[in-house]
Amino acid sequence: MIEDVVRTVCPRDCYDSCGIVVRRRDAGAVKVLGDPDHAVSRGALCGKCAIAYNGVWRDGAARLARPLRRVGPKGEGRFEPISWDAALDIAAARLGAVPPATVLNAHYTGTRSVLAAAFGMRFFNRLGATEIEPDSVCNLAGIVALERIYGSAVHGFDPRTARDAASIFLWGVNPSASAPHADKHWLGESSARVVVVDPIRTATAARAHLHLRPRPGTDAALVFGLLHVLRRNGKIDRDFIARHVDGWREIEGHLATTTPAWAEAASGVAAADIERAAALYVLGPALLWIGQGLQRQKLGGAIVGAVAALPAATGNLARPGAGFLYLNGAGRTGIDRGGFVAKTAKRAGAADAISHMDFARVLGDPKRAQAFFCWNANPAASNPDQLALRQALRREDLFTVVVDLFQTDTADYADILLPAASFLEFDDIVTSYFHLNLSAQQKAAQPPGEALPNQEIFRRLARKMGFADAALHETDPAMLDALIVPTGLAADFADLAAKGTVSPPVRMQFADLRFATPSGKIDLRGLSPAADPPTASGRLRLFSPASPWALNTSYANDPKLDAKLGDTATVHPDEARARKLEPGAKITLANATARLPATLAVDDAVPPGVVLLPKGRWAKRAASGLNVNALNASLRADLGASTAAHSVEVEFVVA
Ligand SMILES: Nc1nc2c(c(=O)[nH]1)N[C@H]1C(S)=C(S)[C@@H](COP(=O)(O)OP(=O)(O)OC[C@H]3O[C@@H](n4cnc5c(=O)[nH]c(N)nc54)[C@H](O)[C@@H]3O)O[C@H]1N2
Ligand SMILES: Nc1nc2c(c(=O)[nH]1)N[C@H]1C(S)=C(S)[C@@H](COP(=O)(O)OP(=O)(O)OC[C@H]3O[C@@H](n4cnc5c(=O)[nH]c(N)nc54)[C@H](O)[C@@H]3O)O[C@H]1N2
Ligand code: SF4
Ligand SMILES: [Mo]
Repeated sequence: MIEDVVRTVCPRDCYDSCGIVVRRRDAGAVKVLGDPDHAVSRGALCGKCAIAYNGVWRDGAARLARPLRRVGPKGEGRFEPISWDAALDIAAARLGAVPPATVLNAHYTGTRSVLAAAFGMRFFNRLGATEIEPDSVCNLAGIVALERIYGSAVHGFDPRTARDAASIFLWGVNPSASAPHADKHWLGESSARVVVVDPIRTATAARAHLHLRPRPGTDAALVFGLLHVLRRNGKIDRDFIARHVDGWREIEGHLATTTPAWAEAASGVAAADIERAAALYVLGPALLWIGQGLQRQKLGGAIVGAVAALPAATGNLARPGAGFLYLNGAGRTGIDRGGFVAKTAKRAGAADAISHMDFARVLGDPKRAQAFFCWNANPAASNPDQLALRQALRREDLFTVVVDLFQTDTADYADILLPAASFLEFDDIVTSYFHLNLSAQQKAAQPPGEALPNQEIFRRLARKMGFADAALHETDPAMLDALIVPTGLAADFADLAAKGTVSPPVRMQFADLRFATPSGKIDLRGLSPAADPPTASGRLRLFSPASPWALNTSYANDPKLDAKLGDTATVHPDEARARKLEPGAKITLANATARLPATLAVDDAVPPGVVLLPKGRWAKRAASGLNVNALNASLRADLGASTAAHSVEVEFVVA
C-alpha cells in the first residue's frame, strides 16, 4: 500500500484553473484534492469539482469505457460495444463518403487542455469540415466588440496588478459562481473598493461596496450616464484621448443628454448611485472585469463596447492597477495555440464557420449537413433551440459521431460513440483565461477500459482516412515540448511538471499603448447609449447564468450535483405576489418556443422582471426531458451572431 501524490491542474472552462493533487495508492487515484501550494486553489477545489472528481468522474459505471455502435432508434441511447478498429473504420468510411463541407464539426471547451482541445482541429482542417463557431454559444459578441475597439479581446489585465488598484469594477460577471477562487482570494483579499454591476444580487455583489442593478440590457445607457458625470467633474483624460483614442468626439455628442436622470430612467439605476460609481472609478487606478454573462444580451456587443470605453475615456490603462479584462488568451503565457492548429492548413475551399445560433437549422438541412462530429461539447443540452436540434439529430440520413466521457444528452443521438480519457488520465498543458498561469496536467490514473485521449482518437482516425500529413501524427511528448519551449517558462514538459504552475513576470496590459486596430489607436467610433426597453407586463427576462453546482452541463450527471442543481426558478417577491404563487409552487415557464416545468423560489436577490434558472442540467434527467435551453429560439446578439441567452423572455402559465 504505497501512497504517492501527483500534482496536476483543473482544465475546466473556468477562470480559476486550480492546482490539484491526486493522492494515489498502488498508482490508482484515491482522492482528488486542491493543491495546498497552488496560488489559486490554496488546497481547496470548488464544491462541484470536489464532488465530481471524487464522484461521477471516477465512477466506472458512469464513464464510457468502450467504443459503441447504435442499435436502437436515434435518441434512445441504446448501443452495443465494438472494437476501436471497427468503430473508426465505420467513421472513416462514412466521413469520407460525403462532401467534406457537409461534415459539421462541433467542439468547445469540455476540456481546455491544449492537446485535447486543439489537436483535433488539425484533423478537421485537413478534412475540410465546417466548424460550428465555438465562441458563438458563449462570448463572441464581446470578442468582436473588443477587437474593434482595442484590436484584441484576449489581452486582459494581469490580475497581480490588483495590489495597485484603488477600485475594482465587476461588470456582468459573477465570480462567486463562475470563478470561486478568484472571488474568495483575489477579490476577497483586495483592499480596493469593489463595485459590482449586475441585475442580480449575487454573493459577490452582496459583499461589494457598491452594487448597481441595471435592468437587463441597459448597461450602455448606464455607461453614458457615468461618462456624463465624469466629463462634468473634469475627470475625462483629454491628454490620453488626444494621443491614443479615435472617436471621442462622437461619444461626446451624446453626453449632453445622457445625464444621470436620463440614465436612471433608461437603466433603473438611481442617479445618486451613478454619481457614486463615477467617483469610485476615478478614485485612483481602476480595474474593470468585463463579464461574459454581460454580453449574452441582444445588445451585448454595444454594451461591451460602451463599458470598454470607460478605461479609454479616463486613461485607466498602461499604469499599475489600471486596465480591463475580458479574457487572457494562451498567448499571454507564450503558448501559440493558433500556430499549433495551423500546422495543418485549412483545406482550400472549406466553408466558413457557422454560428451556433444557426446550428439547429443547418443540421436539419440534408443538403448542408450529412455528417456531424461532436467532441468536448454537449449541444443537445447547452444549445438553444433544443427541440429543433433534437429533431435534426434524429435524422436517419445524418451520420453522427460523439466523443465524450459520458453518455450525455448529445451522445444519445450518436451512431458511433467514442470513449474519451479524462484530464486525470493523460499529460497535457493548461493555461488560465484569468491568471497568467501555465500548468502541467499530469497523468494520475489509467483511463477506464479502452478510453483514449481526444488527440489519440484523432491520430487513429486520420490514419484510417489515409491522411498521412506528419502534423496529424505528432506524438504528445513532441507536441508538448514544442509548445512549452518558446514560452521560456520551462525547459520542457518534464521541467514544467516538476514546477507545476509557472507565470511570466507581471505584465502591464497594452504597455506600449499600441493597438492592433487599423489606426493603431483605441477606436470608440460607433458606440451608442442604446438600451432595451422594460419587458412587457406579465413577461419576465429569463437569466440562465453559471450555477455554482455545475460547469456548463459537465457534472450534472453526478447525483449529488444534479440534486443541488434542481429545477428551481427564482423570482422577486413582487412577481410571486402578483401571480399569487407561494415558494415551492410547481410552475411552467412558457413562450412561443417551448414550455418548461420548474419549482418556484422567491428571493429579492432577483430583481422584479427577471426569473433566474441557472444553466447546467441534463435535459434527459428532468421529468420533462427538457432544460432551460428549450425556451431559447436562438436569440442572437448584435455582433458575431453570438448568443443572447439572457435576453429570452417567458411567462408563467398554469401547468
Ligand atoms: N441557457 C444557457 N445556455 C448556455 C449558457 C448560458 O449561460 N445559458 N452558456 C453557454 C456557454 S458560456 C458555453 S461555453 C456553452 C458550453 O456548452 P458545452 O460546450 O456543451 O459544455 P458542456 O455542457 O460542459 O459540455 C462539455 C462536454 O465535454 C465533455 N468532456 C470533458 N472532458 C472531455 C475530454 O477530455 N474529451 C471529450 N471528448 N469530452 C470531454 C464533458 O463530459 C461534457 O459532456 O454552453 C452555453 N449554453
Ligand atoms: N460554476 C460554474 N463556473 C463557470 C461556468 C459554469 O457553468 N459554472 N461556466 C464557465 C463559462 S463557459 C463561462 S463563459 C463563464 C461565464 O461566467 P460569467 O462571465 O460570470 O457569466 P454568467 O454566469 O453567464 O453571468 C454573469 C452575470 O451576468 C449577469 N447579467 C446578465 N445580463 C446582464 C446585463 O444585461 N447586465 C449586467 N450588468 N449583468 C448581466 C447575470 O445576472 C450574472 O450574474 O463561467 C465559467 N465558469
Ligand atoms: S472548476 Fe474552476 S474552481 Fe473548480 S476546481 Fe476547476 S478550476 Fe477550480
Ligand atoms: Mo462559456
